[in-house]
Amino acid sequence: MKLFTAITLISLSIFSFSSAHEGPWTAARPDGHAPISVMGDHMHKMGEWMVSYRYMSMDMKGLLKGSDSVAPIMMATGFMTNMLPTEMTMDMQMFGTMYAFSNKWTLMGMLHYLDNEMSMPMGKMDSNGLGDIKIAGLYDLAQWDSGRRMHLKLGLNLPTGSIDEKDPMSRVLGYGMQLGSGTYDFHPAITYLAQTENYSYGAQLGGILRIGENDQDYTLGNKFEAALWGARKITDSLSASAKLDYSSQSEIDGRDIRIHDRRDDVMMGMSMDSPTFDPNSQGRDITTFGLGLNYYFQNGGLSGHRLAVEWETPIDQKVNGVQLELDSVWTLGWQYAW
Ligand SMILES: [Cu+2]
Repeated sequence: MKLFTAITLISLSIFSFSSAHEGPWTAARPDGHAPISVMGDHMHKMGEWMVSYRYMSMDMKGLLKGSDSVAPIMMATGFMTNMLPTEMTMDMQMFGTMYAFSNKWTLMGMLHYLDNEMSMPMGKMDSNGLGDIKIAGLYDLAQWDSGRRMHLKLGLNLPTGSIDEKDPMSRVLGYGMQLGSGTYDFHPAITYLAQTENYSYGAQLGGILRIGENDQDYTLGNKFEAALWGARKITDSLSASAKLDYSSQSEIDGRDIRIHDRRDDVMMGMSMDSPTFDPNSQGRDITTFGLGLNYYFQNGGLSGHRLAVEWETPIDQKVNGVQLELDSVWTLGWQYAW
């Protein structure tokens, strides 16, 4: 897997040193949008609208303690064997809209609908519903004639997602099964894009800064994220991409007292201790490699529509505490601008 990293880095440097095309950066090509998992990657021209739908499915399987695989037993993990998660799927549907008020400012909003399912020896649990709403302003920082541009994202997370999800016995579920952060979060990012005749590349540095604590007195970890991608235009409608993404999220600050009470049950011999209830077993450092395709309908009745797919898999991950290992992420998307 280290080989993939090397190949991607080498190809990206080739893209960046090859001569850029004449004229400004353009969205009117399949790789005019980044791989579909990248958010806030592009801006629009004044008066332009876009609507989008994304479906993301994340699969996790097996346990990690730090960066090591561990057996799902108490002796290896320090948590009750019957309360250790064995696998989890997180499906997310995202409905987005963008509108450019001017050539300098594009506004975007995104609605999330989540569906989580987790298995443990003692049973399956699930949660689903509306997640947090995200709004953001994208500000054009610079555009050069050689197909390069740079913009800033100022995003805000609105805590519309529930942090009160419960199991059928009315007990609060673990942190990872909740639907929102419960806090207003600041999501800044800076994006750099460049195009040559047949290639394009981009880099995005961003993060999540939590503001205050939620009404259950805890705060999810802050997050830093860096993504680097390159794409090749295969035809006027089709492009293929490779992406490297590194992110680092810290553990939870504080704790949900309702969950903490459940952990206290351990003392009373009720065997409720699980890493999913542990504020220190949240957040991770992870590097993923992704491959994607973008399709852009240029003519006919579907002109202006885009379809995209991306598959990502980790090449390196280190979890805080004990957590499930991320296996793969699929993202499918549709976008339409007018
Ligand atoms: Cu857009």
